Amino acid sequence: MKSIQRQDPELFKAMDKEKQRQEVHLELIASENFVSDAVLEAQGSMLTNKYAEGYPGKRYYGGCEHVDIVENLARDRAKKLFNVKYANVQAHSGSTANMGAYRSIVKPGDKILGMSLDHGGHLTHGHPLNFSGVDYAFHSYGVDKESERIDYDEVEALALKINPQLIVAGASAYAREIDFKRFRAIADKVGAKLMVDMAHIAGLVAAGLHNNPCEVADVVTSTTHKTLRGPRGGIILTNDPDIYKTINRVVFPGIQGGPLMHVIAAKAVAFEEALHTEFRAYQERVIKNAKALAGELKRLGFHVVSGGTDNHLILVEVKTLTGLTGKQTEELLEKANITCNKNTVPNDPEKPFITSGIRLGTPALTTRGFTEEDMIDVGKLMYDTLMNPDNDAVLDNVRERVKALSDKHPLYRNKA
Ligand code: DSN
Repeated sequence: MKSIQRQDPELFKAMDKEKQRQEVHLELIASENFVSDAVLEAQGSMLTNKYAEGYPGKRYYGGCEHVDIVENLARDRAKKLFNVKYANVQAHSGSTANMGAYRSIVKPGDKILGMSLDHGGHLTHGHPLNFSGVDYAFHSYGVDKESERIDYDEVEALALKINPQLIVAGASAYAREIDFKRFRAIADKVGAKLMVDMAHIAGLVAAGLHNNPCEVADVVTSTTHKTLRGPRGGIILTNDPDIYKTINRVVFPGIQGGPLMHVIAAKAVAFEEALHTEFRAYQERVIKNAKALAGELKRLGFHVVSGGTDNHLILVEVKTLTGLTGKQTEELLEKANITCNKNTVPNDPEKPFITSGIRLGTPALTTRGFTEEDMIDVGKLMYDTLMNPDNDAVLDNVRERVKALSDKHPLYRNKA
């Protein structure tokens, strides 16, 4: 960041502080990760200068011969990674990818059945203030009260009652493997299409550690920056040539203008990284670390929603044990240099801005090299902080232990 430092010290200061924050905090936000230097380089490259409206071989601007290669590399690698026939890599974000997918397979006003936000779904799965809830008639399924897992019989019963044109599977706060084949069977039973938003678990799918929705869904969307560890952005995948043609039209010129070629280059880098065996080993560690943290939190008396995790994510109901809301928990942990987000838990009595729970994830710390043993320590640090909210001596001690852990696994400090 030498040029920024020289040219714009005010901005540099904020960016440098953020770099330091990432270094010294324990990052437990389940949707975040730390990208490689190569991903950063691609995203910060001169490709940002290029306009390339259209698709490879059919652009509305001259001089696209090199960015065509870049986009084709990203598309081909995405197809290989997820074993799928077609990939649109231009979606600027997960939300845009979902908008593109909906517009390709349903009409405004059509009925869609998706997971409710307060049971683990996503804003773009029908929240009334989101375009999805405005444009389509969304209905929602949740998790079973006892098991806190998706009750597929209940989803089927709802589908039979509602008769949706589309069923959406995928979640932002669901710790269990999702049975996409069962979703396909339900969709077939009611003549609906199936769309899967695999944003959270895309890295696990790429590594073969979660069943692959591309095998059964009509359309699959994802972000590229969560477990997949690429730049911020979206992708849309399908095996259907007609749906693919529509997706391409809908994304450009339907929703977006010029693609972000620097981001597409960074996606290509990340997809290539994910094709290596080391990526599978990383994802195995992500899951092991999540299980270790979930196990420790349970042992300490926290209510871990659904009793544990199959993936990178843990949803914890904190209020019963600590008396603290999710919001208070997030704030208190932040004081201890532990970062996470408040999150509703199924049937949460608190409002979404307060909540009774938090969501934790291990992708970022695993990238730093944290082990299962370290994650058990993280669980203890959380417990000590939350059980002693007014004790400054405990907080100081936790901060020191957090520092020891982050010193043990440096992020940027050994780099130029
Ligand atoms: N905001 C993202 C998350 O944290 O899960 C989803 O888009």
